[in-house]
Amino acid sequence: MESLKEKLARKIEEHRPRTKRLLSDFGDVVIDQVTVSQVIGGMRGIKSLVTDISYLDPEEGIRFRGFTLPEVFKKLPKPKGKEAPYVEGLFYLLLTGDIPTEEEVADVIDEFRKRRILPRYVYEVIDAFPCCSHPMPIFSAAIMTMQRESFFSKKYQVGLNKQDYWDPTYEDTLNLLAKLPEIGAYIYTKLYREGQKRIQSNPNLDFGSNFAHMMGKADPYDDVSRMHFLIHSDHESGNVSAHTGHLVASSLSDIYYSISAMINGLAGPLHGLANQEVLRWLQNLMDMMGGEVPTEDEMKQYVWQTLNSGQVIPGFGHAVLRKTDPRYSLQRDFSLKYLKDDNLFKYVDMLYKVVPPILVEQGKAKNPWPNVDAQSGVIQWYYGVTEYDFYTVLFGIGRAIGISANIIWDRALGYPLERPKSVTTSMLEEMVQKATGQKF
Ligand code: CMX
Repeated sequence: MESLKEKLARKIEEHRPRTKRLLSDFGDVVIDQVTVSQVIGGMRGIKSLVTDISYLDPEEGIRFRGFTLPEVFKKLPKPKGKEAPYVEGLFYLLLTGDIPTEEEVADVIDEFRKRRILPRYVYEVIDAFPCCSHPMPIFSAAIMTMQRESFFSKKYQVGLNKQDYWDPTYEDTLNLLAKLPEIGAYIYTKLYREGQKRIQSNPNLDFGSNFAHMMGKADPYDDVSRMHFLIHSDHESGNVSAHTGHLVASSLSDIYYSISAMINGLAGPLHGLANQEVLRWLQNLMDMMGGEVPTEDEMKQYVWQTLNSGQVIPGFGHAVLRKTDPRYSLQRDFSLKYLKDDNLFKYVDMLYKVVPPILVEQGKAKNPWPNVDAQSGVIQWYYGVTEYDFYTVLFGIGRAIGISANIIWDRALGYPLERPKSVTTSMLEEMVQKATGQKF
């Protein structure tokens, strides 16, 4: 059997001539134009990045290597009797574009197993964090601490052929990804399981099951973990976390710098922190309601109150999507099956009905529909992870899988240092004047 790394090496060799030809023969072909509102408005929609790992259609949602989420869940191998596929199989798919066999997945599980053990100093760094720190800076710092282990950085210093950049990046990636469940679970133990001992990793378990085990959560939290990591893994290249990881890696910073940076981008409330915000916002309402489920009118009032105070409704809207996020729908289906009588789910269910028409009526949001973050926290809460500050760490573990797969391919295809051009406001005004004749 060809190992994942051997297959990847073959796929890279097959792919390189495509990128080379596009660049050498068609480099001047115009594929997009840029407007003033795109330049001022966060570069929305400008086609300026390449990835073959995932594609986000505004109407349909995410596809991983051409597969929709339901297809990925159907096709990837799963542990016996379980609903959610192996995370290791997803990593294989993202890297190669192929659905792995059981045997190929077992090989990746073994690779991850060999690389799981955390250096002692990582525990010490986590232990040394001041009281009341948010788990995201701890997570980011724990990753950063391990930069000294980077093969890429060591090899680069002694001299590395550009063609071979991807190889030590691949090794760094496996070393880092294998450790993320251990880091996440230890941060959880440290912050929220006061006085309790760390649960040791179980070498017989896959990525998701081992995470559930170290979190001290019973089944089906293993399925919940696999589902969570899988659906959060990648969302094209332009979102803040993916783009940050890609940008930092483009300076040939190694995977530790790049993933730590992407974690910092994920920690913003308009991005990954929104899952925590949803729970915080709903808990506030729950407190006001004394735990009772509000009527639709009461819910509408709460939503309007939030909007009228100049805040966003967390978990709704998206920079690209224009329909309900399929990651939301997948989690909603899971919730309807396993937690439909849960009070908090009833809140979320009601939001699904109440929020979109209100956002439409308000007339600002381009997409009134829910995104992934509107559902994920409720599932975690139901299965006993009620410390919602932790939710973005879970998002980060999943997102690291997709970003690092992208960075390996960035290196393989020799994508250069990223360096877009900026202009001044006066220059913009001059350009507008030239194009329209309007004076400023
Ligand atoms: N509630 C209230 N207003 C919203 C809104 C929401 N959920 N979503 C968008 N808007 C507002 C924007 O704030 C903006 O207002 P201003 O014109 O006053 O600045 C206007 O509608 C237009 O925004 P947009 O073009 O539709 O959306 P953007 O691309 O600018 O932003 C996003 C996208 C996700 C940041 C935004 O929808 C939002 O803030 N949502 C709530 C936070 C959230 O759920 N984030 C998680 C996204 C998924 C993820 O990355 O994890």
